Amino acid sequence: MITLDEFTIQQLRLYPQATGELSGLLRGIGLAAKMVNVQVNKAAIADILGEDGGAVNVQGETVQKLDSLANNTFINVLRHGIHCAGIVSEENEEMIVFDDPKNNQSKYVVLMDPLDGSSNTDVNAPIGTIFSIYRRVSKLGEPCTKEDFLQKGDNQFAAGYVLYGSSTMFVYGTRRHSVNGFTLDNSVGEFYLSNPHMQMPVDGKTYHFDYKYYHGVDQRVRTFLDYCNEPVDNLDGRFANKNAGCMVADMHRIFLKGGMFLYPTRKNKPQGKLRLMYECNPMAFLTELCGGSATDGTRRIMEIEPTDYHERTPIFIGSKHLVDQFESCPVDDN
Ligand code: AHM
Ligand code: MG
Repeated sequence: MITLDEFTIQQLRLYPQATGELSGLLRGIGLAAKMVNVQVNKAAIADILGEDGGAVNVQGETVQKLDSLANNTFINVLRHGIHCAGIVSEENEEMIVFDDPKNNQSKYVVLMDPLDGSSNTDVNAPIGTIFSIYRRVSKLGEPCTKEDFLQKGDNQFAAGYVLYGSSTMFVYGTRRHSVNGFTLDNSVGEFYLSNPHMQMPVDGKTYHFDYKYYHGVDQRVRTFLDYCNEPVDNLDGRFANKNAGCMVADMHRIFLKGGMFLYPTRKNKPQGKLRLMYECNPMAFLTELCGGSATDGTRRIMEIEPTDYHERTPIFIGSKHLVDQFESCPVDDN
């Protein structure tokens, strides 16, 4: 039984030149996740479900009480720690600079979606947290800058997610190591290593897409969806269609069982919905570390040069053979 804290320290020992900062930052995120988990578990009896007084975030989406609570928890824990110079969050239009002598010494900045799939909260369906960690390009000792955050996904140093599901899991990967999953033992309040060296199957049985959008997507996506849905065996479709309404939950299934997640552009959402910097990049980073692929339809997600913290991108991500199959579908020129 190895705890998350012990695991990060063990990893550190493999690199004598390492300073322990990344390990400290990951432990901080783990601590905040446990605090959010406590709130999520009692949400229905603690009056923290539903909308947060009608507030609307920078994305134009209604903020749920749990969105605000998770956001504040992650920000406060990282601000009071010593391993993070600043945060970009889905819930805040501008970057949050922890301009404090201890934080200004930190090498790392974090981008995050504190509560992914928050419309699931009211029906006790899975929700998650997604995070991406970059090394700063600005000078240590000074406050972090916009350039520290606006780096392409290929520069990520680490990334991960937390799934508040039938059990709570913390999954992270770093450039140097594989992806490892930890399950929370609620009675002890510790994450224990449960899924070492995660690898994504190259094939899968599920594709994750909301069919309500079928009519608005382009012909290439429809061709692929039709292939997935084609009757092959006793009239059953080739793959099962799933859609948890929470990217973290959908992707977690894909990490373990294989499959593909699609959130394409459509006529009335020409940029797609999901955010490049704190949803797509971290999932693409973990997916590639596990042997899968992630594309926006024309290039690898992690090659995209960002121009805005909150920019959106279409995404096709998951098991290698399924993404290859999608990419082999003819491009729609209209
Ligand atoms: P959120 O971060 O505001 O919760 O939005 C992200 C979620 C994903 O988890 C999910 O796959 C998608 O939005 C569902 O989108 P839609 O609103 O089109 O159903
Ligand atoms: Mg999200």
